[in-house]
Order: sequence, then C-alpha cells, then structure tokens
Amino acid sequence: MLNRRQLLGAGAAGATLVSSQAWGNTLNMGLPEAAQMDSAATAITPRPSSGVDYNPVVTLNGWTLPYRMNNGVKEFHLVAEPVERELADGMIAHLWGYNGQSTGPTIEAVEGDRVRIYVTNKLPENTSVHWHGLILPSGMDGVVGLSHPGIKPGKTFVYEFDLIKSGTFMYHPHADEMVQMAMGMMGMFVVHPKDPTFMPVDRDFLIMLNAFDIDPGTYVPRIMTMSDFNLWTWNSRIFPDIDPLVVNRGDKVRVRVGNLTMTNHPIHMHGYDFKVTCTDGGWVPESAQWPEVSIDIPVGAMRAYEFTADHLGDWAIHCHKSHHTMNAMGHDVPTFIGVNKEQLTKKIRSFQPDYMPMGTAGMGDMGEMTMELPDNTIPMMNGWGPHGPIEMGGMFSVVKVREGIEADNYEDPGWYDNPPGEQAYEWTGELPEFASNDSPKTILTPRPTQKG
Ligand SMILES: [Cu+2]
Repeated sequence: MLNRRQLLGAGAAGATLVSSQAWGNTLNMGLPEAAQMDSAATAITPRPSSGVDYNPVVTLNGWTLPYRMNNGVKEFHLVAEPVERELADGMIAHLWGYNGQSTGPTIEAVEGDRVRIYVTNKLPENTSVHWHGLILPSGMDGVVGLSHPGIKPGKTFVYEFDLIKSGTFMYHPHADEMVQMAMGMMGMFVVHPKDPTFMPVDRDFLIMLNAFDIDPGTYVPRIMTMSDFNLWTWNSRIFPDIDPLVVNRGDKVRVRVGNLTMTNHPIHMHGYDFKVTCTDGGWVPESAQWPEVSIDIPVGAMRAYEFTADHLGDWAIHCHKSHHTMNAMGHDVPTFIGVNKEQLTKKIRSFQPDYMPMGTAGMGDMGEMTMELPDNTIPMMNGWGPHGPIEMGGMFSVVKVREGIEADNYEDPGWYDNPPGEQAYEWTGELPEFASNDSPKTILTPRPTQKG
C-alpha cells in the first residue's frame, strides 16, 4: 500500500542524488563538486566505510551532503540558490535553499575532523553561513560585516575550522536574515563523537522546525511576516507528507529537533516517556537527564531526546500548539460553533449554489471535505489513517514501532493492526449512569467526615 512518494523514499534515494557518481572524479580540482538533490524523499546515508564509525542521522524528507577528503580535511560544497521545494504532494513552494532543496542538506562529520566548507552564492543578494553552536574562530562565524564581508552573488567563500566537540548544531545565513530565513535557508550540522561507544543509538532522526507564510494559490513566502505564519513545517514539509519515523521494537532511538522559526514549539510524542539528552550546548550527563513526554524547543535552539522503543504501535508525534498542526488557512474565519446557519445557507445558496456552511459543529469535518481549492494549495487538514481522516496538517507525523524491521530499513510499514482488546470501540449496550454537574456554580466535593 505504498504510494509513489513512499516508493521513491527510503532505500531508493541513491537514484535521486544527482551527479553523486562524478564525486570521485574531482579530487584534483580546486572546488569539490556541489551535490544536488532533486527530491523531497528521505535519503538514507550508509555507514562510513573508512575512518571513525558512526551511525548516520536520518533527516526526515532530507539528505546528507557528501564530502571528499583532501589531505586529511573533509571538504563540503554548499550552494545557496533559489529552489523549488515540494512541501506536500500537490504543493510546490518557490524558496531559497542549498543544493537544490530547502531545508539544506545535513552536514555530518566527526569530532576531531577539520572541515573546509565552500559556500557558493547563487542568490541575487549577499549571503553568509553562520555555524550555530559550533565552537570556532571568530572570523569563521559567518556574521556579515562582523566576521567577514558578505558573499556577493556569484562568489564563493571558504570556511575552515576544527570540530572540537560532538553534538547537534545548525547553519543559516547571518545576512538579510529576515528574508533569507523566511525563504527557507537553514540546515543542520551533526558532529558525531569520535568514540563510537559514546551514547550510541540504533536510529537517529533529525527534524528542523521551520515555517512559511504562503497565501493559498501562490508560491513565494511572504517575507515580512513576523508571527502569523500559515505553514508549519518539518524540514520544509507538511503532514500528511512528512515521512514516518520507522523504528524496530527494542531500538534505542534519538530524535534531534532544531527550531529556526519565530516561536517555540512544544514537541509531544505519544506512547512513550523519554529523556532529554542533548542541547545545542552539548550532551546532557545521564545524572542530569530529565524525563518528559513533551519537550519545548525554544527559538534558535535544538533539543535531542532518547527512548527505547518498547511499545508497538502507531504513535503520533506533533507540535502541541494546535494551530501548528494545521495547513494554510485564513485567520479571519469567524467561530460558528453552536450557530444554526440553516436559514442563512438557504439564502446564500439562492445566489451561490455551491455554498457550504462550515464550522457549526467544529472544524473536524474539514478533514473529509472535498472543496475546490486554488491551484498549488492543499487542505487545512487532510491526512487519512486506517479509521478515517486524521484531521491534522503541519507539524505532525507518526512514530511506527514494529517487530522485525531491519537495521537500515526506513520504509513505511503501513498502519498498525491493533491486537484484539487493544482498541477503543463503540458501545451500543445500555449506558451506565453517569454523574453530571448541571449547576453553574462551582460545587465542592464534600470532604469525608474525619473519625476520631
Ligand atoms: Cu509549534
């Protein structure tokens, strides 16, 4: 029951990494080839075949930037450029990003590595790259005018530094930030520990929280928006087209979440409690890790959490701000709950026959409505599950824990079949009596009389 996107996803990703074949042929040239990605499918990176062993991260609907070794230095080539990103099946956004996509590719390296990162600017204005959270020389910090001059259109700059600590970091421009970040320029930078036995996990997922304001029927984000974004995305992707987090039962799992939106996001995962193990500042020692079921990701920060996947099932993972699990909508929709619009509907239909009254019983029925929408627009909520519409959009996905999933397999296993007795069901028998408070005043529960 895989759709085309899922078939193109995990496993088949090598086919979409354009020009990776030529990567080995560039060793004697000045610039490393700039790898390009033309697909929003999740690309699985194989474990390194030489050097320090590590378990590569899985960037949901993203990919990892290839590198080449040049006299002991890991060389990467980022290209800042306009891109077309598929936010969801049926919706393309015209963004700015890196190497063909927004968000940009994940950069992965190892503690102790020296990295050289070429940044070519194909945008119509200055840019730069700031390496958020990395400890490096101040001239490599990427703040235009402060660390170095802006990278002019058509020019290439080189950043070079040692990775002195492991952890999870981010990268983004520090040049015309309001515009460049609203247009989707950001990515994540993972530094694996040089000791492979330090906090190893079986599955290591990566999510960048970002947001856009794209009017229905249009393609380009509004860059002046400060808080009223209408598309809440993970790695520039919205539910129902964010890939699931596929996990084998018993796996030790890490989820790293970075936030480069303009507001905080309490990320909530169902079915588990977990421990917060890493911030942009570094790893949290075991004695200081605290348990949560939701973790608030502040603006300009990342948090990683870990859990052991003991509970089989399909578990929702989402931002807990309910407007962030919705796709584009008008913010001026009035509240109609409890309003009887029958007479009004008749009148409006006399001159607009296809008028649909909405919202009198909540907005849940939007999930199964098929309305005509402007081109390049997807419904506010439209994911379908095994039991009907999921009534979600935006920052939402599913953690799918199954038995017998092989180590490098991230293919969607379909929906979980709940065992008998483990699923809520409709009661059709006689109803037990239930207590009800019909007083408008607060009723205090009487205290039991104390004895003695
Ligand atoms: Cu949120």
